[in-house]
Amino acid sequence: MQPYQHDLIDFALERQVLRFGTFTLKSGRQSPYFFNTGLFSSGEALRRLGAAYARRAVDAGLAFDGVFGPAYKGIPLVSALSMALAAEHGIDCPWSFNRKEEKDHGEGGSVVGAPLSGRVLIVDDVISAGTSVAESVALIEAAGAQLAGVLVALDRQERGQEALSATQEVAARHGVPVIAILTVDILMEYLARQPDRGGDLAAMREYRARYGA
Ligand code: OMP
Repeated sequence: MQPYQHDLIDFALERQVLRFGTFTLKSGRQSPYFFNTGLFSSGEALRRLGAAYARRAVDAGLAFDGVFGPAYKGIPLVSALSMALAAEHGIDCPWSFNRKEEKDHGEGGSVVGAPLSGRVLIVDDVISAGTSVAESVALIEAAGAQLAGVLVALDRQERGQEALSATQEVAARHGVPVIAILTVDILMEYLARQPDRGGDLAAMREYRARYGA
């Protein structure tokens, strides 16, 4: 675990982005933990999250010409990432996001920001069973651009449709890297070092044994 990953978990717990309890996921699975990036809901929180996304994208050596954040949660994420890429890494990268409803007046279309072209990196919050990514891939391909990869804050390392993890399935289906700032393995490594978090760690282990890849 890198120090910036450790710091992000500290901060996620402080802001209750990472919570423990009983949560029903999009997939219908009952999870003992939930990671809500929408709660990085202040300027400083978003600045720190954007810096972590940018750091991970650069460390992973991802090659891309533009970044795309799927509506709605991806919109602040792609904004924060592109600002951090410029401020901290000298990379001035075109960004865009989609509208949920297509507009038939004014500038029209469903993509806001830079036109989708070249190799486009999808920036999203969390990957669980992997159903959210397909819609963004379709938009990128319909614009004649290519998918460069997917970057998320947390990879829950859960099984997708088959035995592979959702991340591995998306990577295999599209032939691109799927990268996360944090993974469940990293979260569990963090919890294992906290003496008062034994119960949360045990619940995560149990969940991972059931749904993990
Ligand atoms: P999949 O489409 O199954 O990969 O689920 C990913 C989506 O679920 C994310 O984009 C979130 O909207 C939501 N989610 C979280 O935000 N945090 C979690 O810890 C788990 C989920 C989830 O429902 O699986």
